[in-house]
Amino acid sequence: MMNLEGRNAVVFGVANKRSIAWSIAQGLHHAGAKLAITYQNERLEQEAKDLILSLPGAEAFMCDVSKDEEIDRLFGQLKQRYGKLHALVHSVAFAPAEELKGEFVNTTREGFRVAHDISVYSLIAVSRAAVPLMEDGGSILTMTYYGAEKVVPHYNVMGVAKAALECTVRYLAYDLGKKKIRVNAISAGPIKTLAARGIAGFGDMQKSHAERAPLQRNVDVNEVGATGVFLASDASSGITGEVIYVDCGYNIMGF
Ligand code: 0WD
Repeated sequence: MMNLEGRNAVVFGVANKRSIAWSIAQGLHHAGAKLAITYQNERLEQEAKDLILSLPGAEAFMCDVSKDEEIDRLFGQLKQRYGKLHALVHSVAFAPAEELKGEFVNTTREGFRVAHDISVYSLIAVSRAAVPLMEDGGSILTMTYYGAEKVVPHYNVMGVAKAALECTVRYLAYDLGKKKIRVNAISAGPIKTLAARGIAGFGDMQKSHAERAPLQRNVDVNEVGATGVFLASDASSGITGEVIYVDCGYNIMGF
């Protein structure tokens, strides 16, 4: 049931080899899916392309998800190249660096707007664009974090954006369910990636996670990748609108 042969998937959010999106992409590839992998812009192009093309059969496309015209162009290319789409992985988030340092009360209007535009609205935009290609139904997956539910110092406006993202997953799941398209989120424990390095005190988050999680360690990025494959595959055919925790159990603890 975890066999994805004959399925086409698009993955957003590969910045480098540490990206969570890269781990999910590798998992999808090994399960047999044909992959289109996007990168944000020319700045990331060289590193991203080197990685993407190391997966046999995978193809690289540029798409900044804050730009409607780039989303339109990408899905036009995907339709031409693959015809149908079966899975979409959204592993993208951004907030201006200053918003992830000081106090939440100082969140700026612009920082709030940018964080929500890139980290939340983009899921709605790419899902809408994917629907016409998901003729046989499909699976849409995004990445969230526990800071959506509980206060994680320094996570600030990104916590508010992740709460909106989790709610967006539920509304999308309701709308798209009638087209046999499932929408879910993975809530991952802290993993050292490029995006994580922008969060002040990230090392402390990992330390506390390893101390308090029932499994007494941090999560491995490949565990997130494997859950991504599960959610993209028919093994999860009855699951939609959910937030699945891949956090070594951290979220169940009261203290
Ligand atoms: O601990 C962690 N690393 C966790 C990450 C725990 C739980 C959740 N997550 C989430 C993140 O919030 C994000 O939604 O997982 C997702 C992927 O994050 P990542 O793998 O930790 O980080 P990274 O490898 O940096 O990938 C995120 C990428 C961007 O990288 P940078 O750091 O250059 O902003 O999202 C992409 C970009 O490649 N991205 C965009 N892609 C297209 N258009 C855009 C954009 N406008 N903005 C950012």
